[in-house]
Amino acid sequence: MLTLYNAAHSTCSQKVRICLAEKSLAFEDIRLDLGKAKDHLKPDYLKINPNGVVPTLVDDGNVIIDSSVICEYLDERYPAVRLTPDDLVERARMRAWMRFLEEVPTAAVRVPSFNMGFLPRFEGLDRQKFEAEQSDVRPIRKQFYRRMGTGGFKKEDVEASLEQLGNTCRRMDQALESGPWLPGAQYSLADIIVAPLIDRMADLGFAEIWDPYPHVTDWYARMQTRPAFQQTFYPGARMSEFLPLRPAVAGDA
Ligand SMILES: N[C@@H](CCC(=O)N[C@@H](CS)C(=O)NCC(=O)O)C(=O)O
Repeated sequence: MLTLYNAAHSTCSQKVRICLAEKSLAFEDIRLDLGKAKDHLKPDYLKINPNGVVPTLVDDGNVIIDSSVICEYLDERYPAVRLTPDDLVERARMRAWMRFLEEVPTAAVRVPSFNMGFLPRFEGLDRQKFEAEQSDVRPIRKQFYRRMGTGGFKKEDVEASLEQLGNTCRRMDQALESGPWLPGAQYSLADIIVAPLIDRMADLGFAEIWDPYPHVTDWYARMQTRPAFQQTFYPGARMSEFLPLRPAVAGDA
């Protein structure tokens, strides 16, 4: 019996949902409210995920946290549909992609996402209230929230994030030239893990970032036709569907 604690729009949750769908694994879908209710910061949830983030997988009583780790776990535990290349070198490439995706674009995509969609939740709070009720209650995101504050990330932060996302697309394009998938011949966890990040950028209106990279455009089109992708992005799973989006930098048209 699989249970997934997740949020509809969360890119990290979407990574795991694609993986589950590719493997046709049924799961109990527990959707947490990361906004007003802050379900992910409640004591019972922190007992299973001390980082206070989604997703968390529970498999037969075993708790597995961290989206990339969950994806690898699922691939080893339920190997009928393999999402890890058979070839040793491709497998190494897949893992290198996974580390890069975690370190660079997964973090980068948060900056425009917060400025464009989530910031209104915090506007109007004074600094003390913001720190006590919003930033400092988050086990691994205190500094991220403090840096954002109630006024949003600065222009330089947004520009740095967009540059990192552009670099990611350039690297993807180079890899996909010999593809058809990121590590090579076999569709893999690396493709799954980057897909929600690319989809988020498209949802926020930044699809022109990969205009110069035709292999990325082609890869994204192929990803979107996969039933697992369509199952993951059900109605309400994209930010623009439930939040009015603003410019990435306050004051920009
Ligand atoms: N490394 C973690 C990061 C998970 C993460 O950051 N999740 C976000 C949603 S995509 C979250 O729960 N944010 C909660 C918050 O901002 O307080 C993973 O990959 O599972």
